[in-house]
Amino acid sequence: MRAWSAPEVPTLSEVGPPVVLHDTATGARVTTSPDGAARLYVCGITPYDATHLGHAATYVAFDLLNRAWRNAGHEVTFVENVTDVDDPLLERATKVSVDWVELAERETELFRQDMTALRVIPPDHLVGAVESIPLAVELIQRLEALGATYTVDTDVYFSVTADPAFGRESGYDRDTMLRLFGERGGDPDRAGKRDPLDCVVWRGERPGEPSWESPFGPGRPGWHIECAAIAMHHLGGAFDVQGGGSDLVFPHHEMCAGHAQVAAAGTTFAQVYSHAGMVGYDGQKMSKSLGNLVFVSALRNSDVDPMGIRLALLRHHYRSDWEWTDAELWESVDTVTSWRKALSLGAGAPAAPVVAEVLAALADDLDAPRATAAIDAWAAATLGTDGLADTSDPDAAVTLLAVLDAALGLSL
Ligand code: 5CA
Ligand code: ZN
Repeated sequence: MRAWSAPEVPTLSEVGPPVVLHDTATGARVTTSPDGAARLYVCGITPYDATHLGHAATYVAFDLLNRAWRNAGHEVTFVENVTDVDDPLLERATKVSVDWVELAERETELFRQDMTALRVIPPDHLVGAVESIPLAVELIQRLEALGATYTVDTDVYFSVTADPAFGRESGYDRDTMLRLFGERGGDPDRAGKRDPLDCVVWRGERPGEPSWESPFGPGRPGWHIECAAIAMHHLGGAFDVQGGGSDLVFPHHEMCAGHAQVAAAGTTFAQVYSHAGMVGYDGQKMSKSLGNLVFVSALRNSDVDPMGIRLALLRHHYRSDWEWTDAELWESVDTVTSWRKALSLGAGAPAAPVVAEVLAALADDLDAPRATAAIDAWAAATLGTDGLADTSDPDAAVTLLAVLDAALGLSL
């Protein structure tokens, strides 16, 4: 499907350091070393509601990775999916009496507008689950030929025991896996399964649900097989990074890895599994099912500067869990105003050390709070908040405008 229009990203004269990222699977910091273009897969939205600040935080986090790689001299191939057929989408469509296709198209379009406003670089391929059904079917057939699937009634299941590395991505013990599987769309108690953790890869047709013909009978693909098939097709094996929110560590990313590792034995799905923390609101994870949401589009409709929204997200490290507050949003909007004031002077405090610090911070596990602190210090020195304005660098503003845009995605 169509992505969204790309922001113009300046090319910096300074080359950033190699990008280090925390890997969920090993718990270690990994220096990414892309062979050719860096290959990134990010789990996209299930389009049954508008983009909330939690989604936005996750997409901005992986946008920082995209930018850090580019600034380190790599090309980037970026793929993102849209789960445009799945249980929650169908349930919501029924509840609000809207055709599920129409609901998905409407919310996907709003998501594109939100991402454009936040200056998130679009994926090279934004791929819908529906348009990828042939890829999912092909992957299920490969798993079937390897004896890694079985049927229960009209549903096809993946045997987690077929993957000797199953559990490596999350590192969770079995009790944790069982609990999370039940909480996050799995069916541990379904009778007839060989292992309670086995997940559905093809869901046989149910009355009132959309379905597609397949060698396994009419039905639709399971959630995990979709992302596995899309990533493997567009990025190949052992791509550099799979990203998403930490609510996807298990079962989603573990199952994706399992499918891929069985289908292409001896390889890993991704080299690094990277997860953004959960953004909460009113004391709980911001989630469509809980309804405690702040929408990007609602803020935009109230004329909140999208760069203020983006800065409010950047003020938190991507791996931490944090609470969205209106007070922090207004602080960030004020900060953008004062940075613009400092940048409007043209000359300012020396820019070169700030550029080096911003690039180093972002290459160091996407440390945006450290990068924005460097800009704060520069703006304070330039405006002379201590009474001593520093305008010793005549090109400071031009230099910093470029790095703010290229590295942090802030166009001021
Ligand atoms: N379509 C699937 C992934 S294949 C999905 O999880 N969709 S979603 O719409 O529920 O979430 C979209 C992305 O936002 C996912 O990467 C998810 O991990 C992330 N996300 C969801 N809620 C939050 C939150 N409160 N804070 C941070 N990230 C979140
Ligand atoms: Zn996914």
